[in-house]
Amino acid sequence: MIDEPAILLTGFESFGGERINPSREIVLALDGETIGAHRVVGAILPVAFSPTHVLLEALLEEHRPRLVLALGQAGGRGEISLERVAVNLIDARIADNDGLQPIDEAIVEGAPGAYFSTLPLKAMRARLHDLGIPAALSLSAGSYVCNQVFFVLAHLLATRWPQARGGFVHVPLLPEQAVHHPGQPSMALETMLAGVRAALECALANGSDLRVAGGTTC
Ligand code: PCA
Repeated sequence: MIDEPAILLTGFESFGGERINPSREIVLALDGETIGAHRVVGAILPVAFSPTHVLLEALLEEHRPRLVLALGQAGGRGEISLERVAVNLIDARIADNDGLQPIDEAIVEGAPGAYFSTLPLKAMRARLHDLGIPAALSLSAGSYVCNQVFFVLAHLLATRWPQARGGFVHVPLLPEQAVHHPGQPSMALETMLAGVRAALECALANGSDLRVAGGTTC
């Protein structure tokens, strides 16, 4: 139905020598689905620093989503990572797909140092665990393009789109990627799809989060 409210779901092109990106596969699979009476609108973002702001702004303007979930690949992580914090910092370990490698730059000059996800991450983690899907809270989305998308999204939601909630989730490598990286964890696409569907349903159903411990000690 055309007048269903939208969920904006973003993923990334491949990068860093990979041929696929699980976040892209998830978005292509879920694009057009109805979840919790909301229509999923998928968008694939370039792994590039320069266009992030303009692209996200255009997507928000066009679809006016109630909920935004940005997805990215996190090689080395074995669980679906529910990101808590976006930092106003780029420190690129590798060049982006345009060949740019900014070091120690602000993402948005004059903006806060960090934003928190506005998604009910602990409720989402509990839902995923109930389904037998590995999921964990994460305190860092890194300092590369994923963190930038998370930060710009959070900044736009805080300053221009306060009626929408949003956040970022990192997913592990797919098994077909992990075979080229011995010892690295991976997760099947079916499991990721079930996890993202459940996370979105949970975010729509829970305006506020569970009050359970989720922190870490050093
Ligand atoms: N992961 C990278 C950028 C694109 C992606 O899928 C990151 O974690 O920054």
